[in-house]
Amino acid sequence: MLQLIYSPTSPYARKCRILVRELGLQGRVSEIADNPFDDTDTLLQANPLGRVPCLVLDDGRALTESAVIAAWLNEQAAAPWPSDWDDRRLEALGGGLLDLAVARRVEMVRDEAIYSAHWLGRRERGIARTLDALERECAVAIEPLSLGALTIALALDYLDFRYPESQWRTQGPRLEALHAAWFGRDSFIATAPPL
Ligand SMILES: N[C@@H](CCC(=O)N[C@@H](CS)C(=O)NCC(=O)O)C(=O)O
Repeated sequence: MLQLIYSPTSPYARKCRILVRELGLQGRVSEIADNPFDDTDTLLQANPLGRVPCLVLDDGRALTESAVIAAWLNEQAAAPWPSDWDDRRLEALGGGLLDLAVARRVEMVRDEAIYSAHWLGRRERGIARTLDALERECAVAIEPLSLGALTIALALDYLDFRYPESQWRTQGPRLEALHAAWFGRDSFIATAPPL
């Protein structure tokens, strides 16, 4: 049985958990909840980076990085999602948006003494620019069941979760439609972060 180490609030882990469900791999993967900031033996033995998600394979090797795990899971599926370089390009842009939103969140929860308005502003400008770029990308229909679309939808959902004042919907009506296409899916609902 494959073991997917995750934390319930990690959007990177959520991507993998959604794929397990969407690709019909639930019978092959057991999910192990962890908190990466607790430095548990379970996580550190599997992943020296101390981060989730981490997928431990049947032969004991472990995969890190959500995009790598996602590609691997897709290859295991009976009916894999089609993926080409354009999809990977969108996946990387969506993943970068997520990285910026997570980095902003880290800045927000820092101790006031080391809080940096410079870095906060830099992250927020990056988020705004990337939302603009992704909104333009959505002028061309994006296949909703793709790694690119899923990653973008997850990044938008993470903005609702940790940066609700971003009002990304007013900047991106097409992005709103992409998010809505994912928002009602069982896999998205089952893996939503706890409030
Ligand atoms: N690029 C990585 C990012 C993973 C990541 O940063 N995970 C966070 C949780 S959202 C984590 O485990 N953080 C613990 C730490 O950085 O020490 C991926 O795509 O998997």
